[in-house]
Amino acid sequence: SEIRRKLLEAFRDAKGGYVSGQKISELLGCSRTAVWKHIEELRKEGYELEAIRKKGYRIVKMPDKISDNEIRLGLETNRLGHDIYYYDQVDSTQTIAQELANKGVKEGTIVVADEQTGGRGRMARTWYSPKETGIWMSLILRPNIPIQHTPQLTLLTAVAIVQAIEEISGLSPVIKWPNDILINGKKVVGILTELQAEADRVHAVIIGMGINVNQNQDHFPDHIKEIATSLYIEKGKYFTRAEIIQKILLSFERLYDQFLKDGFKPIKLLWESYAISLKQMITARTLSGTIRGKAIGINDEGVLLVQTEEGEVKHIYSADIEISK
Ligand code: BTX
Repeated sequence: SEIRRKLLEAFRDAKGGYVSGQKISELLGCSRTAVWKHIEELRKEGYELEAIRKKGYRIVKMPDKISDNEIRLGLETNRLGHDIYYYDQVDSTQTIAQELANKGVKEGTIVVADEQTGGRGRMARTWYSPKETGIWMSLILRPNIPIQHTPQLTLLTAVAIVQAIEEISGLSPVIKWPNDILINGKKVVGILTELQAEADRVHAVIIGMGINVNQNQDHFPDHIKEIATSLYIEKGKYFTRAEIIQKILLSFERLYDQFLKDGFKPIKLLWESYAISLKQMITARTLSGTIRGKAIGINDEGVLLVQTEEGEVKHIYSADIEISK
C-alpha cells in the first residue's frame, strides 16, 4: 500500500537510524496510534523493529527471504531468473544446476539456496556458505560461443556483480583477475564458472556466485576472517538479498546481451575500469607452474598478460594471483 511504501521510504532515508513517531505521523498524515499499528504490521511481515522513547523507531532487520516469490517480485529482466529453483539447504547449487542443465532446462534458470553445506570454490577449494547470510546462486546459460571464449563470462559476471553492489550499497568493489571481488582488500564475492561442452560445442555454462551479504565478523571461521568481508561489515547495514539478486540479474542480462551481439570488447572496457592488479608486480600460480612479472592488462579475449623480468609476455588463462608489495 501507499502508506507502507511511505513508511519504508522514511526508514530507508534514515539509513538505519531512528525515525520519530512524530515524523512518521506527519509523513503518513495519521495519528500516533495509527503509526503504531503500521509498525506492528511491518513486524508481522518479518521486519525487526526497535522502539525507543523520545527517539522513535528503527529497523534492526529486514525480512530477508530469497524464495521464488521474493526474487520474482520486482525482477526487471526479460529472461534471466524467470525459472527459479530455491532450496533452504543444499550441498552445492552448482551440482544441482549441473543436473538441471543436463536435463535441458532453459537459459536463465537460477538455483539459489539459503545455505550450502558443500559450497565449492575453484581447484577443489571450499566456499563457506553459512545460513541465510549470503547469496549462493548458480545461473545456467546456453551461449552459442566457442569454448575458448567461456572464461570471458567470468569477467562479465564480475562486472555485473560490481555494478549491482555499487548501485545498491554505494560501496566501490574492485575486481582482481579473474574472479575475485574485493572491498578494502578483502574478498566479498567469489565466482566459479563451470562448463558442459562436447567437441567444440557449449551445452551450458554454469556460473556460480557466492556473495557475502549480511555476515558479521563472527560468522566467518578463523581461517577466513582475515581475508573475507561482507556488505554488512563494510556498510554497517543489512541488505535484502532478493533485491541484490534482482539487480545482479538485470545488469548481467544487459551485459550478456551486449556480449552476444558485439563480443567481449565492450565488456573488456568496463572490466578494466573496475580492475586492480594491472600494471603491478604479481605472482600467478597456474596448474603448470608459477609466473612472476608485471601484469600489463588483459587482451581482447580476456586473457591476462604478464611480462616477466626477461621481457617475455606470458598469456595466463587461469591462475591464482597474488599482488607483490
Ligand atoms: P576460490 O577458489 O577463488 O576461492 C575459495 C577460497 O576463498 C577459499 O579457499 C577460502 O580461502 C576463501 N573463502 C571461502 N569461503 C569464503 C567466503 N564466504 N568469503 C570469502 N572468502 C571465502 C571462489 O573460489 C568461487 C566461489 C563460488 C561460490 C559459489 S556459491 C554458489 C555456487 N555453488 C557453489 O558450490 N559454488 C558457487
